[in-house]
Amino acid sequence: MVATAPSSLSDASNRDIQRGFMTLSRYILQEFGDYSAEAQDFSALMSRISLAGKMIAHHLSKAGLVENALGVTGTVNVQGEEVKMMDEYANTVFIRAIEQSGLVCRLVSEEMDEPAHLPDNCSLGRYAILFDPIDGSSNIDADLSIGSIFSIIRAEGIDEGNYEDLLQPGHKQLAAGYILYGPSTQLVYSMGKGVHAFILDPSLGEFVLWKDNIQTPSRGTTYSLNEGYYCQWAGAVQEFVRYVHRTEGYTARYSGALVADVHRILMYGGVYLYPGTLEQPDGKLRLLYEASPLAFLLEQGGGRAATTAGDRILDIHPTALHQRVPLVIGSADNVAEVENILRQHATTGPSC
Ligand code: P6P
Repeated sequence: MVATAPSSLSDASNRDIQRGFMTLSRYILQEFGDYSAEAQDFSALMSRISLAGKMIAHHLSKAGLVENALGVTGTVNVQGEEVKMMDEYANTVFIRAIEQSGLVCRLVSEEMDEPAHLPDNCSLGRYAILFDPIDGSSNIDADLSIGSIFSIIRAEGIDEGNYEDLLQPGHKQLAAGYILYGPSTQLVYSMGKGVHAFILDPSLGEFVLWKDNIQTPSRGTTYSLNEGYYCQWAGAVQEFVRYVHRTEGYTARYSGALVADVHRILMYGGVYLYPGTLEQPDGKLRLLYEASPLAFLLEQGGGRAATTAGDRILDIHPTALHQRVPLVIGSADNVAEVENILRQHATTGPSC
């Protein structure tokens, strides 16, 4: 029986104090249930990732008031996309924050052609991190929600400048998550033992537990895809869109930031799609640091994630660092409904 000092604090104050103490690092150690080397590793890695999130959130909160926050750098990344100031800033923040953990030898980023190599960490480096430093960067200058996505894998190869060992199927991820920079800043992650969400308390400078063991509803009303591409989609995808248009009970939501759209679906249920188009047959989203980590989370939350051909995202064996994949992700019943329509109309030609 723990002796407690007599308290005149209200129940609400006591709850606030208790909530404030369930920090991210403490929760992770609690999840492991021990202070093993692996538990300490993950607590340290997640602590560095959360530090990167705090720094990025702080910078975003002053965007428009400071340099190198809004606008573009004038360069184009490996994806062929215009690099925003925040893309470059966030990429650097993640690398520096994770480098200081001493545990990571290589980092794969949407913003870098090749993995970043941290030689001082390679003797000990047991992990590699694959990340999208800023997802949805077209939203930044409009002050809309954006995110960062990360995936932690075991570094299996002897690092000799190649990275074949980083091309692992998503079911081998050790942990995955995202940071959502919205009205509040949230960090949502899973280490394969459920999905847990933390909210950054600016007054404490800590991510404190908000919800743990989150389960996405088995079905939701939201469908999320960019209908501006309707005439570039396969006939089966067009048939899905026609189906939700003529069927009661569906609501369209699409923010232009994958993390925000998938977070909505994790919380309320529904389905997000980014299908292939005539110009990009494999779609726009990258497997290793967008589809795979989000698929890991949604499956942990009782949802599903597949390609538009019906292949489970987490079973795909990557062949390239920046490989793209046409994604269907969300509530189990909604994803199954999409897959059924795509299968039934596989031979339906496009109509525009
Ligand atoms: P579109 C952002 O660039 C991103 O990768 C996702 O965050 C987002 O869902 C998608 O692309 C938006 O792409 O083609 O609809 O503008």
